[in-house]
Amino acid sequence: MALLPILEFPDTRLRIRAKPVEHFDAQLRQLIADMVETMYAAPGVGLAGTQVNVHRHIFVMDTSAEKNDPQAYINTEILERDEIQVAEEGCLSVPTIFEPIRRATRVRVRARDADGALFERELTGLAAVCVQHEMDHLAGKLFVDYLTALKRERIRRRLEKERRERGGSASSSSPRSAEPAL
Ligand code: GNR
Ligand code: NI
Repeated sequence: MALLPILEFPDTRLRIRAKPVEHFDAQLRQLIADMVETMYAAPGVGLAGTQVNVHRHIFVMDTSAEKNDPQAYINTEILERDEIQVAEEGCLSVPTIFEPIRRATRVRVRARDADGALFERELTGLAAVCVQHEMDHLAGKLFVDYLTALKRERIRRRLEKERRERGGSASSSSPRSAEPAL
């Protein structure tokens, strides 16, 4: 088992679109185990391959209160979405930022599990929001993309400032120092 580093906005690797998983093998099961461990450690209710720089169509989630129901969704399709609600959303790749986002309250999904078996499931509440959030990651999209450009830029500057103050040499010697200061 291993904890995987999580990419953070505005890292351009978060914009890569995931390709379908083709081989349901031991390597895939190891990746799922590592993603579940990383999700629980963060802690988060979901984690997409994109966030750990693995650009395959896979996400894990656990929206149970007891945190004892880890699920892997592979090559997922959303078959139906119903009604729209607005709920506060956060993301491990946009740490400390929470904003209200419009999402379907109910989704029907078709996906494969770690063994490659197809399943269909209807999800509501946080699980429905989470599936839509993870599907966006796999398409290279982040929840901040639904905000105004002004808000998104403010968030980017705040996160880069926090990383500078927190991280020291690594970020101050990064190519970001060559970008214009906004
Ligand atoms: O842990 C997470 N919480 C969360 C809360 C509201 C809406 C979506 C989420 S997903 C997030 C974990 C994450 O970043 N998954 O990609
Ligand atoms: Ni996220």
